[in-house]
Amino acid sequence: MKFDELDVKMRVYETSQDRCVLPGMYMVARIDGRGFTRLTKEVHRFEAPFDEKFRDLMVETVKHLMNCGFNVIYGYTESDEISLLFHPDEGLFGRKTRKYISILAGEASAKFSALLGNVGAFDCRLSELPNIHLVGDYFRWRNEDAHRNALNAHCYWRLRQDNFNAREATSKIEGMSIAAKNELLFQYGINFNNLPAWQKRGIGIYWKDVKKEGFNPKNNEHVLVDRRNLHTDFTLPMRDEYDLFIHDLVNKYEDKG
Ligand SMILES: Nc1nc2c(ncn2[C@@H]2O[C@H](COP(=O)(O)OP(=O)(O)O)[C@@H](O)[C@H]2O)c(=O)[nH]1
Ligand SMILES: [Mg+2]
Repeated sequence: MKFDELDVKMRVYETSQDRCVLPGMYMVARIDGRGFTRLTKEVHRFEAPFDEKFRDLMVETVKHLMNCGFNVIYGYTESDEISLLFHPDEGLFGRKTRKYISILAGEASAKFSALLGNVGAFDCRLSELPNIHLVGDYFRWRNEDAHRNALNAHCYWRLRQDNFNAREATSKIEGMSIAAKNELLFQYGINFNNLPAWQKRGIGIYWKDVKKEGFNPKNNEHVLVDRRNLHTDFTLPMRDEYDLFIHDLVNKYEDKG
């Protein structure tokens, strides 16, 4: 069989499941660390519940993903996960889901591993959201997940420091109300409200327009040129305000086309 014939014959086996995201659908990818409980507690012993070095590795990984060829308008990270919102008109690879999922998992794993100096792998999934309200709900969901995780994690690690073993700490927290968890922390001298916002809300990364000085060699003049920089927001708004923030961000890109 000639190569061309073999190529056509075999190609169908790897492309028969291919599908694309319909135009008009908003795309959000979520990239999550694989086995990061072990990586953060046994292999590397990052500070628990929150480690700024780990946080910075995640932020750098988000920035890399926002600069690796796709048109990502918003990046968000909490714990070991990253969410990316694509420009409504994103059209790379004909919006083929296989490409987005595999490339983003690969790029995240490569960047994070290079920064860490050890293997850290990520998986990826893609949400296809039919309207802007669901985009708001998606990010609010992850925002509130961060809040809930932060409360649980602070309670858990306080108890561990107080000589509770893993099983005892977990069962003590299970079934406790939010008020009771706050009270537990308060008894250890911690006011949950005063903990850093990034731990409770996650971190947002988005583009900001800036003016940069450039040099025009034709007429030997210094000129101001429009550039865009990635801005890292450690104090995101919450609940309805966060919804508004996401809606405004999407509308800004929708207006610009
Ligand atoms: N020590 C430490 N662990 C973290 C930090 N951020 C996230 N993690 C851990 O990352 C894990 C993320 O949860 P999950 O994705 O469900 O676990 P996985 O399936 O093992 O990756 C949890 O065990 C978190 O405690 C951090 O700043 N410090
Ligand atoms: Mg994980």
